[in-house]
Amino acid sequence: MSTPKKEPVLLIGVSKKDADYRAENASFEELGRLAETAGAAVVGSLTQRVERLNPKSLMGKGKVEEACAAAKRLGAKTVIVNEDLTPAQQMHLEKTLDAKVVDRTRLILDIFAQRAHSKAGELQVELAQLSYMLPRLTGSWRAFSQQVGGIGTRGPGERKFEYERRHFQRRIDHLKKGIARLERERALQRKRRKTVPVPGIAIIGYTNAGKSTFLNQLTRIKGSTGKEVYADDLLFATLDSTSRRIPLPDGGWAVFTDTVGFISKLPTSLIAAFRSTLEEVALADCLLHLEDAVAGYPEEQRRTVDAVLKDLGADSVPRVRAVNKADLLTEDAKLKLLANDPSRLLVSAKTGNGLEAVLKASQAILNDRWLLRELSLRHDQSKMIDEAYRTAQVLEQKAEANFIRLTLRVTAENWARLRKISGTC
Ligand SMILES: Nc1nc2c(ncn2[C@@H]2O[C@H](COP(=O)(O)OP(=O)(O)OP(=O)(O)O)[C@@H](O)[C@H]2O)c(=O)[nH]1
Ligand SMILES: [Mg+2]
Repeated sequence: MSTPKKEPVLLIGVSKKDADYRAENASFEELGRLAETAGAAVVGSLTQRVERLNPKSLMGKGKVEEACAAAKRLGAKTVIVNEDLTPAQQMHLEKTLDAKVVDRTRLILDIFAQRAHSKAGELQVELAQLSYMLPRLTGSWRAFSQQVGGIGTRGPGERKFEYERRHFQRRIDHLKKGIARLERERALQRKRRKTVPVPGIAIIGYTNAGKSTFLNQLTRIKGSTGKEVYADDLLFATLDSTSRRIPLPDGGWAVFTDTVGFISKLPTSLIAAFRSTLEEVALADCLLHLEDAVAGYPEEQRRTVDAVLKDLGADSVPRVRAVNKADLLTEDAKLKLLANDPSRLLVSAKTGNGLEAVLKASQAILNDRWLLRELSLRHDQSKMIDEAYRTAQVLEQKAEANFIRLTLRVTAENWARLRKISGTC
């Protein structure tokens, strides 16, 4: 079977002179990886730093002419711009460059459309795509994009030309209802989970940090059941969250959840669409933040992760920080990393080295909220024993002459409740 020919694209980065130079570089390099992930072949790139962004074309007139000539020379019918464009800017650039113009948001939406597999994921991506397209439903933009096809036009978005604006709006309303229904179901599950005795740990981090590989290694080493989750050297390999119950070093267990990776300039429409999925992060008992030891711009990635967590209201959830892919570091580099910040742990999701230390650190955090307690019940209190199993982790059950002694891992709230109804306080 022949592989489909990659779409040749030209990348354009425009930034203000006073913007953070390193952050802009990181984001532009990442644009190339995003484009490749979406199936493009990057044939050229142009950047410009400007005093002031041109409201009509973002970049200066001379740069537009340069881009036009470069696109022709390189045979690129698609130009990807590393900024969000207004519908008017996009239309103007498409006309003057005689090429399809894809902005960063549209590119990320395209990748998400390829990757979403769960019902919730598909609904959320389609909603984000339609919301993106709605203000762009003008005749010339439609005609042009339809004619070119390819990157930025896939997934549910392919359907866009079937819709009149009215139908678009109707579909958006329908999707919102579907998402609201799923959210209600999730809220119910959460409510039930509140009384359920399992601490939750969300594995978070920049895209490609190794979160899914980490969960797979944990599952393998700890003998937990469950299919391998997809991990690959791609941005946004994971869109749908997966959870695994993993035993902890000093008894009991926790549920580890792999989540969608963060990225700089994450489109606000996507944060909004994925808010309900990402809210799981804010509800976790502990965050396991994996950083990529070999990322080109680690500080920028760290800053992005902190900003997204803040936006999700998850910045106060206790966090274990670990630098992943330590197998790729020299001994010197490891020492330097630890000297800079001894609180970070070194780990390799690939080899499993350092994994136990990460589990121990996570457990230490959980121990603040998840207490270790003993509960003694009479033999005739069988209902209470059931209740303890329902609302706490029973690490041990021992029958003594006059009572049954349970060793529990339990939240402070559930412990107070159990003591009250068992008559031990
Ligand atoms: N050498 C090395 N490679 C690793 C390690 N962990 C992950 N990788 C590689 O890094 C790439 C990304 O890994 P994933 O587990 O898919 O990363 P992720 O954080 O889940 O990425 P997204 O789902 O895209 O956000 C894959 O090619 C992995 O094989 C590690 O400890 N060492
Ligand atoms: Mg992943």
